[in-house]
Amino acid sequence: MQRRTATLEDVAREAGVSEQTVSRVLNKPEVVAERTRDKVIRAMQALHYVPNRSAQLLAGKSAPSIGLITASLTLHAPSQIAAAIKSHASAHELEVAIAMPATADYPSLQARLNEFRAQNIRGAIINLPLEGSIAEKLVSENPDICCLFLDISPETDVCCVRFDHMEGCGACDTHLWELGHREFGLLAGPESSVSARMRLSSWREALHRHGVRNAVTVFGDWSAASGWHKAFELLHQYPKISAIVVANDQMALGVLSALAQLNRTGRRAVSVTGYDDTADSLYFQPPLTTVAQDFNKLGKRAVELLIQQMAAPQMRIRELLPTRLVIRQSTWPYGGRDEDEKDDLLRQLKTLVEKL
Ligand code: IPT
Repeated sequence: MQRRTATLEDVAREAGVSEQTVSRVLNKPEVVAERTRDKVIRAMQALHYVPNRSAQLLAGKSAPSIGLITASLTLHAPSQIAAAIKSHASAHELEVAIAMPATADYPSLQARLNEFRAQNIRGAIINLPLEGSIAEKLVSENPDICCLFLDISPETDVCCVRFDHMEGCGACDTHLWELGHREFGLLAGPESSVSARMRLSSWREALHRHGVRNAVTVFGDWSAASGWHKAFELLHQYPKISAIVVANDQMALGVLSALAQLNRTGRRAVSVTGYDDTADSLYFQPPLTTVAQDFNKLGKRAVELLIQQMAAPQMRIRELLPTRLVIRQSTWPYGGRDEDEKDDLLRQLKTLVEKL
């Protein structure tokens, strides 16, 4: 059932204060006693309260745009996240200015925030894999711009909304283990990406729990092309691998293409899992078993939380969204795919008949 949108009145009731006090917390937090302010902020978070932006605007509180600093939009996941942010922002009558720096170092991010500042933008969603020290420095050097991060480690002390990688990675390994796989190839994302590193360590932990000690790891760059190359590399060096766990759907697309070219079907078939559940993964051949991250939900919460944060910058926003395993047809029991085995048998019979 759809939750009713919380109003300022609801927040006042939940916090046990007057509406005027809630409004003061939003507009002039410095005049409210710290204990009362905390109570109101806790109530806002509990009720998922999103301040009415039009009222904020009339009060001259913020610009009609927010900023988005994103990883390359040639990648499926960041582009789907950007699309979700754009559409939820427009539901709040906000424009989105998009910046796509080629590198994720401090100077290039600071330059993007300076550009936002020049456009009177006072809130930014940052979907770039960032080292903790860079994210924390950006926040401390730019107190006039609220920054909400989507791709940082849990230890980083900044406002964020991010996905829980642990559960999905664990479920994925367990699924393959239960299908009888024991020889794993791990195709991780780039080592420079904090999410890629977290996925890799979660896979390794889960495999370790199942007693698998010898999974082989290679690193790609998130693209389908790197998935294709790395699949060849893995299978050439370790022909016994029966399952490849891949850090995103886009690389998994390349892996599936390489497997088809290598004719790895029947008894020689290799199970493949992805990560993201991007919009097209259901239509891969075979449809991809993957760990789903709900990008629409991420976009929605990112916009709502940034609006909250801009209205009450002292809020400490840290939200974790779930991931879940979606089982489709790219994983099957160790020993090969049944249908393909039958196909193989038929093919062999046909060849035999032709020879006779
Ligand atoms: C992350 C995607 O899972 C991955 O496929 C890749 O596109 C990466 O982004 C690019 O940085 S999603 C992110 C919110 C952790």
